[in-house]
Amino acid sequence: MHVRVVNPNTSVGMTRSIGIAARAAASPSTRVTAVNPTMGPASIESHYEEALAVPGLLEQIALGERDGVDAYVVACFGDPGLDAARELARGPVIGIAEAAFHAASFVARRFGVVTTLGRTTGRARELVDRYGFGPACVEVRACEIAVLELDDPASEARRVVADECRAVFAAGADAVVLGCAGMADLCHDLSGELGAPVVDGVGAATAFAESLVRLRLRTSTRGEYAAPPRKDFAGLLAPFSLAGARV
Ligand code: 5HY
Repeated sequence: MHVRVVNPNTSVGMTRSIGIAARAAASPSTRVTAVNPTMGPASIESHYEEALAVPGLLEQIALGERDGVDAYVVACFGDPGLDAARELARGPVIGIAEAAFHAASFVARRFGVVTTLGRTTGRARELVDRYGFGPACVEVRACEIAVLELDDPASEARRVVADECRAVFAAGADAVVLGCAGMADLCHDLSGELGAPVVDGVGAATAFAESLVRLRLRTSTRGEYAAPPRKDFAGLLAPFSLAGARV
């Protein structure tokens, strides 16, 4: 089985740490490849960057289809382009936010989310509601550390994220979801320190993707996730035309 983990931003360092977290969660027999687009934003912390990350994500999904990939993980907490990727891929496509919320709901009645910048909490809350976890999510908090500063020791990310997790527990949560793929390496350590589940979506999404393939479950091609209608695309996006693409 081949699971491809796509980091929709263009930071190679982040893709590397995302790949390590995904492989740690996957079965030894599963091939895990971690990739990022050749175009797009270095990190995603705004709607503008999220919108402009989607063509690169879809570029990598299309390459994965050519390579016979069995399932995909969209490794960005906004789950950008998730629906579009499901229209394009034969196999299952799992977003790390959706996966983390499901995993948290399996181990706790109520959970909270700790994300990066305050401006991303709106998107996180939107996804909580879209996926039906509104009643279970007691709080969405921001640690106010930029995505690309998370692995900079000077940002003290680990201490700051731990403090925000404590605040989420104080608000009544029994588990915390880490709101960025760049926080994946913190989850086990923080779980140990805080004595409660701290959930990383990269690992959760990789494990769920594997399970769906093993269950022989694929994205339904009836209705909403059917292949997009074939039509010409103009200008910079002309290569994204699906004329003559997948059946
Ligand atoms: C992420 N941005 O997981 C999100 C986190 C965020 O580049 N990778 C990013 O702040 O929304």
